[in-house]
Amino acid sequence: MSWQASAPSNIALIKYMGKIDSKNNVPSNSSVSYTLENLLTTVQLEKHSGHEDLWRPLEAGFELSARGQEKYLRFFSKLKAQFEIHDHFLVKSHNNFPSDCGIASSASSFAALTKAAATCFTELSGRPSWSNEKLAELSRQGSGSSCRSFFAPWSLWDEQGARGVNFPWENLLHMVVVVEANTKKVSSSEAHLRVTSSLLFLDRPMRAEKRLAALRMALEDKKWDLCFEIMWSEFWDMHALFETSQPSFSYMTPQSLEVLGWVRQTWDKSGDGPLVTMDAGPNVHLFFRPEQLAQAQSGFEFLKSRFEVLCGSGSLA
Ligand code: 2P0
Repeated sequence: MSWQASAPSNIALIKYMGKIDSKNNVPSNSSVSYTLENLLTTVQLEKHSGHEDLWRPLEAGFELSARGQEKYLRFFSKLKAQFEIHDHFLVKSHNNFPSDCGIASSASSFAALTKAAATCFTELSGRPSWSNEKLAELSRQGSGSSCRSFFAPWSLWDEQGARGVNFPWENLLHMVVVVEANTKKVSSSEAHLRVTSSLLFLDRPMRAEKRLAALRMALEDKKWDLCFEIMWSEFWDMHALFETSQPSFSYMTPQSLEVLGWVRQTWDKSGDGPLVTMDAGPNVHLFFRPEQLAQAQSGFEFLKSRFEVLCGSGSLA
């Protein structure tokens, strides 16, 4: 018997960075994200007769680090306890995007694990199925950002939990420029802890909430250039937290700056351009409106002559 589920990744426009409760991933501020429907994790659960749960790749060639497997299986035990399940399972997973390309995959992996577990455990226990909002709350305890992957295309995570939210642009074209594919020296979970040592963190929750309110209005009013400015200051704010933590750390590379420079130039030349953001890593995420397809295509041709570029949502065709 096996049970399978898939979930997409997401990228935050206003960032979750810093926690008021590390154990349960309770964030210091609200965040908003766009779901990357093309970047998926699939999880398959298979009952087995062994005495412990084991992780295995769902497709040959996919790997999870020993630390990654441990975190994944620890959360799976928590899910079993929640549903009072005592069987043991092979937990198989796979990402449809390169795992060594420096794109945070914890959002899609934990959301897919929660979905697969809920499907399997409600069937085994005969309990009623859970709403997406409740599943998101459960998944958040495994990895914070995963709670936003239950909704599309826009997700809002605030003190009421994660939920879908409507904004006018529902078919954005997303690209991530992979400037570096190495494993990060400082994990996201470590970054969440360390940023609280920065003096800039004192006002960070207030700045994030103000920016979120401003971004919501800019999206609702379809003010693309204002969205650009808000998102630009937001990711620099997060990277400034990294650079001013004690001890300080950095994800920005000369290649990241090269791509950011290209974005600036594009806006300066034509008065229009992509929205841009960065995660806790060196890679640069771009969003284009559907009517910017020609600009997106020429940007893609230029950027892919230098870096790997993946399309997270929409299509360049
Ligand atoms: C976000 N990030 O909003 C922020 C922005 C990275 C930068 O959430 O410790 O893997 O598992 O809750 O969710 C990445 O951190 O951290 C993240 P945990 P998570 O997407």
